[in-house]
Amino acid sequence: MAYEDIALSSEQLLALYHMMLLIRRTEEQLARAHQMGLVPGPCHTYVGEEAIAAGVCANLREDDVVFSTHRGHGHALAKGVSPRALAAELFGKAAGCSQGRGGSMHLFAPEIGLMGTSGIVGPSILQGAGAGYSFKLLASDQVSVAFFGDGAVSNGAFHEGLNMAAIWDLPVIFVCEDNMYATEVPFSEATRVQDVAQRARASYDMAAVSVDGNDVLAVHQAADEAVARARAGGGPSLLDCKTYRTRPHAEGMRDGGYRTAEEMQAWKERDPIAAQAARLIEGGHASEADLDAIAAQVTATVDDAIEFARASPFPEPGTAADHIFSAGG
Ligand SMILES: Cc1ncc(C[n+]2csc(CCOP(=O)(O)OP(=O)(O)O)c2C)c(N)n1
Ligand SMILES: [Mg+2]
Repeated sequence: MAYEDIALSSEQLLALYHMMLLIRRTEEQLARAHQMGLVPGPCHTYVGEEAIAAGVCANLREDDVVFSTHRGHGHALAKGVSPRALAAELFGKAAGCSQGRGGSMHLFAPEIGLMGTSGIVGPSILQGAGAGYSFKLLASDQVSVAFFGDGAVSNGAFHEGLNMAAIWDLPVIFVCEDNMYATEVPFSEATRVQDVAQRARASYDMAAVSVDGNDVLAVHQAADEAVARARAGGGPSLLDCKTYRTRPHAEGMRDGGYRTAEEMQAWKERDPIAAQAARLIEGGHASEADLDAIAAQVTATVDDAIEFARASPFPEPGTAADHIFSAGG
């Protein structure tokens, strides 16, 4: 897509860059913290896929809702969870967005529309459709977004959720993050139809496009159209975002035997953040010094978040049973 075709202000273009960099640096620090034993449980980072969360969520209002996956740190940040609240949650601290009770795969901030990340593959699709149904019943112009990976598209949830959204014209944006693998299983071996947009069109007559998921402007444009359609009552859309994760499936897991170093290198050369930096410079929207200043600010923010998480207290042991039993009669 030609850079000139995108009608975004310099401020918006820089904000997309800033968000992708914030996600990248946060993930790198969280991965380090995991290696140091400070983050209990599995930790799936979003490194390489930042353009999708940044490009989609830049089109959302605070009262729009997002349902996410096991790889949800980037969605949380892009929807407005602070780096401090995210890091504290992964460290199991009371100041975390789920009060330290959820960890990496159970991030909740409903007050800003982050309706939850989930360790189960698939339910975000149904939850997203369900929220869209509630918006339709309430005659609200809010929209619902369901993020999911290529590993979810042969799950029953995909077909039930897309079908329901299609027949009732629900305001839902289904965002497939096709990073070519479900853990170590290549998508090419998991399905005959590689194009997820084709599935949405063929089976559900849904507006669907395949986009370069490493191009934040392409994602932004596709999401902009889908959100406008949903708000106007035009029904659901599917964005099939082609991307690649450049870290292991989860921190600490082996990363060989199922993909090659050449493939990894080719995708690293298509880094979404470097591409956006080059565009900002070429388009005269920022100087090298401006980008350095953003990088310094992001680094300071993330350092602060990690230090905050490290220094924060764990939940009081006496509160362990809170939120389990109903307080009401
Ligand atoms: C219903 C269900 N089946 C299996 C698993 C185990 N599992 C965890 S992550 C994963 C792969 C998910 O792949 P994908 O949806 O492509 O997301 P990615 O990790 O590539 O972002 C699987 C199979 C699970 N968590 N839930
Ligand atoms: Mg995948």
